[in-house]
Amino acid sequence: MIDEKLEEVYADVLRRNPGEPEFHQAVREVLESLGVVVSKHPEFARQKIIQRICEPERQIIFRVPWQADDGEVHINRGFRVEFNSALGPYKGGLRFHPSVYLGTVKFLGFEQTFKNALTNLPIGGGKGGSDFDPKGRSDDEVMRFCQSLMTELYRHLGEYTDVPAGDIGVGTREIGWLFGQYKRITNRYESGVLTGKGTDWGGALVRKEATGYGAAFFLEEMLTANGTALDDRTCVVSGSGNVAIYAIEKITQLGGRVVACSDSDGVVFDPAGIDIGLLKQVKEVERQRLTEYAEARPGATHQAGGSIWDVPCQVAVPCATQNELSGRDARMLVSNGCIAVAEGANMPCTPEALRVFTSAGVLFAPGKAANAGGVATSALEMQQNASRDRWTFEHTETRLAQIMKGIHAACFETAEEYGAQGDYVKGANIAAFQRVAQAMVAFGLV
Ligand code: NDP
Ligand code: 2IT
Repeated sequence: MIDEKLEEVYADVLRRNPGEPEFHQAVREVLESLGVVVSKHPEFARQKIIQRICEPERQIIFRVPWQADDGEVHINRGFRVEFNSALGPYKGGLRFHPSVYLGTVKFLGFEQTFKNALTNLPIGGGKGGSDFDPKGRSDDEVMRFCQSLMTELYRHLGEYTDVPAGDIGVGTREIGWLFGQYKRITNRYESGVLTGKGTDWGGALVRKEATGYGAAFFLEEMLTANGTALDDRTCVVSGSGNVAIYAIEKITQLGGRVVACSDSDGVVFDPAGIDIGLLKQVKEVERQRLTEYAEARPGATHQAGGSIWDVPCQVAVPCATQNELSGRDARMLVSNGCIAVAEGANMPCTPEALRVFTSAGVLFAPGKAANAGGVATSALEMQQNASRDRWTFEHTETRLAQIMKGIHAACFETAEEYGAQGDYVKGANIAAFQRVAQAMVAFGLV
């Protein structure tokens, strides 16, 4: 429920941003947490901080022309939404997926602003991407696309201005082509302008693993704080991309047993526990589909279509995409005995799913807290670039674990302070909002 003091703010968001349901959903979830904060801090209302936080500082939309290997010309649309720079330069990934439109990038940029605040590192919020579909495209095609996108985007970026990274469809390979073009156009080796770089050319160790590892660390903290543990529990992780692979790896290292993962074609069920080496070989090295995993792994089965959330588990970790876990899926998980959910993806659970988990008493870690380890390690990459230094894997992973502990504590304690013990959604939203809002107040009306 949105507090009546904020109803008008939300109505305005709906009116000013028509046709963007994911953005409405992300804003609504945050506003539902903030009633208690505006009651305590009338200065935020007077200065219209919430209205300002819901309005991106800048939105850039541009044409991206490129040529396919067969000579055909293609036109895609590029986006960068520079949402909020109260706490630092705009920071957030680029997504290449055919479903991307302005509403996707705005919901992600809004979420990013709060997530980045939770890390307690100096980064503002932004997001970008394109409706370009990399599936089935050759390396040369993806490279030409990245070069064309950067030929426009570079003028909006800078290590003190806006610092993109990867997201769906964008990994180290694409960051390399984007960085190469940025460097060529600007004639500057400005390492801090992009994160998720290759570790031979300015990338931080652990950045690749960080989102998934961080989600596993957060999950472990949440279970411990609530008197339980991973302890050989059956886990299901959706997706099989960057976040999913490293969530599976760390959950397994911490004692969980991950028995299923997925891609957009179907679900792999592997009762002996996912073989992480094989998964990396199939997805990272060969860039193949999960059917290849099932073929190579005795005892594993592949089911085309269907919902991964029908696989019985005690811990669910959605790591694919927004609204991938519905109310129906949540009811299925609850009836199968699921006790905890940690969002590795951004907004993977629908509002109905969230209500089902809350009323069933399932521990729930929202994405802006649980998946913040990726962007936090991006901030550590920026720190290493700025000091022209290079940290070891162990040192960086220790920093990541500490940051995740800090985020967990902020969510847990803030929920308690506002009378919502155990409600990590409220805790995350309020703690993050307060950090951004206080900086905005300090800067005056800008
Ligand atoms: P990848 O592109 O590496 O992997 C995405 C995975 O999700 C793939 O298995 C893909 O399957 C599946 N997927 C994507 N879109 C859909 C869809 N519409 N329907 C079904 N399956 C889908 O992306 P990441 O792992 O980087 O990102 C996953 C999620 O994590 C996203 O929500 C992203 O915003 C979030 N995130 C990412 C961070 C990062 O550092 N990369 C940081 C924090 C959050 P297929 O290959 O078949 O498309
Ligand atoms: O959603 C996210 O936090 C990311 N895609 C990572 C952003 C980043 O700048 O590392």
